[in-house]
Amino acid sequence: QRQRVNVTVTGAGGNIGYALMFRIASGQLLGLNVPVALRLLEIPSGIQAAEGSAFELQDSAFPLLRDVVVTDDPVRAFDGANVAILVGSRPRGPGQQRADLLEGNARIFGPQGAAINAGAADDIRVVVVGNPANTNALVAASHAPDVPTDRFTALTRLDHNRAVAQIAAHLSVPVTSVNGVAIWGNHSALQYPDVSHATVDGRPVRDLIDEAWLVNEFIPRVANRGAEIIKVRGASSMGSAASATVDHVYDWVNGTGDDWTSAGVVSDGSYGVPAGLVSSYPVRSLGGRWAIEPGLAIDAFSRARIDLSIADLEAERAAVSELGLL
Ligand code: NAX
Repeated sequence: QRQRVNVTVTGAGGNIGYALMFRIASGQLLGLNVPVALRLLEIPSGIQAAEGSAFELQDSAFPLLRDVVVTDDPVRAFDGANVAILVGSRPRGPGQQRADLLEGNARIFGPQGAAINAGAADDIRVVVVGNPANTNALVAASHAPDVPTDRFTALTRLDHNRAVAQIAAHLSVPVTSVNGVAIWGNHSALQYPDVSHATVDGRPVRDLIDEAWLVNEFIPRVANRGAEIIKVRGASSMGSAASATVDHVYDWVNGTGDDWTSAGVVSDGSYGVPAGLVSSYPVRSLGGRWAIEPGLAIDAFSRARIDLSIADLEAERAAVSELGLL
């Protein structure tokens, strides 16, 4: 068995938190030979729910689970953290836009970034799930000057998984046949799910699926899937969001296989995304770090869609900057 890893989950008393913690404690987040300690951060109104979940973790007698702490103190929650999963925020209700949540949620992530800066372990890896995830990651990173910015990421793996699944379903193939899908830009309705480099069993998706379906059905379906889930389910994505979070951290720590995936990472200026924005890109995890896939040809359609999403990210950055949150 390897050394114990400290995993902090914020919003642990909420829905995604609940779905996540059993996956983490079972070993699926890091590997089936890696002991984990959980730090569950909540605000006072969520503490009781988190404590109840901690009882359930205890009752599951997970062999890899070493320790569970429930706290409303960010300093304590992030002390020694190796992995931080920032879920805690307010979910979008029916009819609400993500922009409505920008101010309230961004105010959560500054203090948490500062607590990570003060006490997290040197190898800290942060993934922001709480929306608006990209901009919240930007806010957290800007309050953690001593932590390399490439340790701050935003979850777009759920969008990636949704895109893969839609292509697979449309062609009646297993998801494992689908490669080379990418999500660009913001985790919002203006994201760009890109199949221009995607293949199914080695054949280009663009040879297998007509353009009209890709533009008029696939892209809006993936980009608005969160809203569709809310409409049908009456609540936002929980299990799928937790599952994508597990995929993101697992691949970050253990490496991607033959295919790339998608993650929101701090831009280095690649593909015309202004440096410093947290944007989704096609990425591979190599040696424990995300690397943006280089050298992909971007056609005019993709360029326009990526630019639209960049503008969305820039507007969010301007809004939190005006509020003094950066
Ligand atoms: P819930 O309302 O069920 O849970 C959120 C929890 O966070 C609550 O228990 C609340 O008490 C806690 N919380 C609030 N402020 C906190 C703080 N400052 N510190 C610690 N905990 C705090 O929401 P849930 O359904 O779990 O969704 C959580 C977030 O994930 C939302 O922002 C939602 O929009 C976002 N999502 C992001 C996705 C993505 O792909 N990036 C997809 C799913 C989801 O929509």
